[in-house]
Amino acid sequence: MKNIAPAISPPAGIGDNKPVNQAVLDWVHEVELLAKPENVFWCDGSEREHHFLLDQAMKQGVLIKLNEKKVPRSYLHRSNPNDVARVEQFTFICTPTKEEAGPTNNWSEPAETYSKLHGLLKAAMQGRTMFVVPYIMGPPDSPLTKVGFEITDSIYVVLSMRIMTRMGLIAVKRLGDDPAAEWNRGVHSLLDVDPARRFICHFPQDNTIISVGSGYGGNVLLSKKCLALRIGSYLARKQGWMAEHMLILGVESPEDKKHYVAAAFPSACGKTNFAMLIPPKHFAGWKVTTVGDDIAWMQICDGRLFAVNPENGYFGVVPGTNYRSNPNAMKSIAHDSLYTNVALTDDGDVWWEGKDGPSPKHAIDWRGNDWTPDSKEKAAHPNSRFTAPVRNNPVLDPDFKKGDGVPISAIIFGGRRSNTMPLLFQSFDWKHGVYLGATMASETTAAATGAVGQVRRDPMAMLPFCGYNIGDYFRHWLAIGKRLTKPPLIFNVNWFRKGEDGKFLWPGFGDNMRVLKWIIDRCEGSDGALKSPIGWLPGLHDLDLAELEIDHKCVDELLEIDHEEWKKELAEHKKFFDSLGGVVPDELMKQREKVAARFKE
Ligand code: GTP
Ligand code: SPV
Ligand code: MN
Repeated sequence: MKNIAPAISPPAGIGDNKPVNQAVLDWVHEVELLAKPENVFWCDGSEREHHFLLDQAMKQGVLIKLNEKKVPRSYLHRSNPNDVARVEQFTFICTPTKEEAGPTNNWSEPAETYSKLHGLLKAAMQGRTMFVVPYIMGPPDSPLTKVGFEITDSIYVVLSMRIMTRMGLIAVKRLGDDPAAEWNRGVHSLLDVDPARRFICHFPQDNTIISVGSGYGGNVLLSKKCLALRIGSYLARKQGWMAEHMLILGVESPEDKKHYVAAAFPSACGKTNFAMLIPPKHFAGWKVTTVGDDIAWMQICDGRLFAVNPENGYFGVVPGTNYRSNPNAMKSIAHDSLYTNVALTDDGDVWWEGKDGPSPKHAIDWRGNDWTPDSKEKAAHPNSRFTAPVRNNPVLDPDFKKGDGVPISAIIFGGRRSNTMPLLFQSFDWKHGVYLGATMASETTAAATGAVGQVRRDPMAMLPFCGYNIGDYFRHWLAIGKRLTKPPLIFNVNWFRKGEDGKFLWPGFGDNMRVLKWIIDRCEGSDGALKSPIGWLPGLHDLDLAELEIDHKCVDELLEIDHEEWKKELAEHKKFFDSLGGVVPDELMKQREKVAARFKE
């Protein structure tokens, strides 16, 4: 499918929403002089503009309209097969010194990088339309909310940003006419979608992002990983708040007592699923609601952490999504959604591995080729994604838009670990919790290009997303803890431990409610926990496993702390900290010694 489209000429009244802020006008003019587009299209986010762009995208083959009866008002997009996931090796943090970017980021010198990128952008939009997308991240009335402008030559990006953010006039109004106001500059061009000319570059000091050579997800929806996390984390540290790769969920008991929980799991490790969880029958009267499924911006208020979801849509993993695993996601993507890199059935529906029902006898796969159940290739790419508006989610939290955010009772860290890490445990205190986050590891997934299934350290699930020195990031976490009089309790979970047969020991999905329940009990002051060297563990009777068909042996294995495995794990923690070249705060080094000492008690 074509993802580079020729210029479009909009009818009168569309594409002319120029803001009054001179700083924005000057910047857009500069990029226009450089990239030499056929025309500039200023987006306003209106319905009329939406319909016009959809129509154009279909005419140009960027989107395929799906069967209106099966998935109303929804479309399929196929990205270039060389461009299907985030590219960490081509992602750069361009700070004046390498040290500011730190040991976990690719660094490149700002002046040189601007010059290289400007070279690539020179006349890059010739014959194309240059869209200017104004958007805000965060609820309209939140003090945390940020304004961004993304310039792009991809109509798919415009239509995706319309779902993922609050886009259009709302941002222009919020920015106003003060040329000194804070706003993010984002420049994106597809160029020729060649991995050899693919760079995702962040200039935190300039609040600027430049992304070239990709048309896919986190590489190009600059609001998401680029602004809300990489630039966001940099601003958060400077301004005293937190930008985290976390879902935010509400959990309400039958007695109407409500808690909010934030959870950091690496990419494709279960955030969207956890955020939309439906409790099993046994938990009648309990309800889980979604505030966010990927990113949390948190501020301190009255000694507590309060979180908002800066996004307005979900960019979620499609394969494995079905009415058994995640009915709320299925309902969220049943209409008004974009699908990227899934299969197209002969009757104009979408299909993917793990969808409910039998597989189709014939389909067109994500690359646009014929596919049958006998094909060796997957019909949908493992990192195929849906883009759906939050309003579609049947369990959207009523306080989703609350400007001050929702109070966080617990923070959960978790990764994909087939061994060592128990199903769940609780840290002894904030500092120990920061240590758990800092030493987190997970098996890599298809969300980023590269090998899948390799265990790597991914502190707070932010390894690919922290926009500055990871040592300073750890210090920021410790400093936040000192400002909290009622800090959230910190937990660690692992849905992915495997038995000897290589199968997951834990059923996961809705049954994760059982884990959540223990976490909520602990927040409510329950003393149902046993002390272990790595933290508090639930005793066998503290975990509600009623009506769950699970072998007792599995439960034992799930909660087991194997001393030999942990010896290796602690050695890995040390290796990781040492690999960071002395940036890790002493307080965390000491935490490691404390854990090691507890094993010897
Ligand atoms: P990003 O959008 O990349 O940040 O991913 P995410 O963290 O939101 O992950 P998501 O919820 O989309 O889940 C990713 C994959 O993990 C999907 O294939 C899910 O089916 C699978 N998954 C999610 N929750 C569970 C669980 O509790 N158990 C098991 N076994 N698999 C799960
Ligand atoms: C992730 O990889 O964590 C995602 C998908 O949420 S992307 O937006 O492509 O980064
Ligand atoms: Mn994510």
